Amino acid sequence: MKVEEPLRIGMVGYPTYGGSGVVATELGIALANRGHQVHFITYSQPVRLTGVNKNIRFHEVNVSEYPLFVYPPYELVLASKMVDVVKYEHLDVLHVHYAIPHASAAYMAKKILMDEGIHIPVVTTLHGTDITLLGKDDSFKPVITFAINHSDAITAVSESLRTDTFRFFNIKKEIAVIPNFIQVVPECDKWREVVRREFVSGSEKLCVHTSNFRPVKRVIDVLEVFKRIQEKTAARLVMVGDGPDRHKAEQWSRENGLDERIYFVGSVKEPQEILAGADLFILPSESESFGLSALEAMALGVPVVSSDTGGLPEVNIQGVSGYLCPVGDVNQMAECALKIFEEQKKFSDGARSIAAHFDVQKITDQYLSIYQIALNRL
Ligand code: GMT
Repeated sequence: MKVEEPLRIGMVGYPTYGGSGVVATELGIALANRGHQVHFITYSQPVRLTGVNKNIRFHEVNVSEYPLFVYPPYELVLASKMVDVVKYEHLDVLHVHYAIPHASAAYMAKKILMDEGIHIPVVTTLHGTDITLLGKDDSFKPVITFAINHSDAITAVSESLRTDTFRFFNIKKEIAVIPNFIQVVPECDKWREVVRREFVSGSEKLCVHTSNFRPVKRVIDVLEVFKRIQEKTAARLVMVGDGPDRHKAEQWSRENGLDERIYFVGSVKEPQEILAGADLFILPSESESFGLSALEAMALGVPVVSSDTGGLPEVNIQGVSGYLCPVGDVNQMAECALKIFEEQKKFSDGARSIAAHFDVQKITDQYLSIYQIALNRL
């Protein structure tokens, strides 16, 4: 095996349940496990950052209260923290996830450090809503464009997101596509049995959705699909996560008399344990640059019915790992779910085999190559 020169990497992202934070955290852990030193810089301990690892450090960004700060200047404090960590921990590279405020704060940190004779390359990874939603908002456009164009290397999590980035912004640099990844796990009968005992009885089908319940996730479509499924076959639905549309969704299930069959379990740190017991994952999003949650389900052998938007066709392969349907077509999604149940084993194996293409080690290699490219550009 090739021995890697250990790097000191600053990893900046959102510490929350969102996909970009999960990718930043899991990548940091994978790099640390390979002997690199990883410094997480963000406002709280990333939710997926568990366990003990001597190669991982967490630097908390604290914005102090001050009467004049109607809008606390997180970006400035973050930039100052990046300067400190780069300087005192002798970082080789800063890897920022999500264009704002991380890429723009990194630009400021880089310039401050340059004044002190320290040169640090910035790698920016674009995740989706920073491009597909904020890209349509003129109030952010100049900053996002500038921050991307001034990164030393840029990656996007799907071909679709790369195309959208060039479409929405005037980008003068190349963008490499590095897809999201998962740890390929062996089948876990123990988790499966526990979850099934909790949520279903006998041969009932268990459907799962996980998200941040933002409007873009179309959670009511999840419920509409489930309603049609359970009219044809005994089934239960577990809704994992929390967010703005949760209340509306809970109300919908009561009004439709399905509250006994739908469980809203809230945010869960390790959704894999629930996914391990599922027969189907439902992701009907309006827009999805990648769909990491679908990939996490597939890795556990759970087939997916999703919309055919954004990067989803690059992850969920039609007729193999599940089915893709037009956004909003809940009838077709329910029909596809029933087709999957008829050939559960075939789709479960298909989901696992597609997920294996997104193995964490392979993708970590791609990020390490990007770090080298950025370092060579200095
Ligand atoms: O999906 C979300 O609302 C969270 C969002 C984020 O920025 O954390 O997820 C985006 O990044 C994920 C990781 O790369 C992708 O898997 C999601 O598809 C993407 N979300 C959207 O494009 C809506």
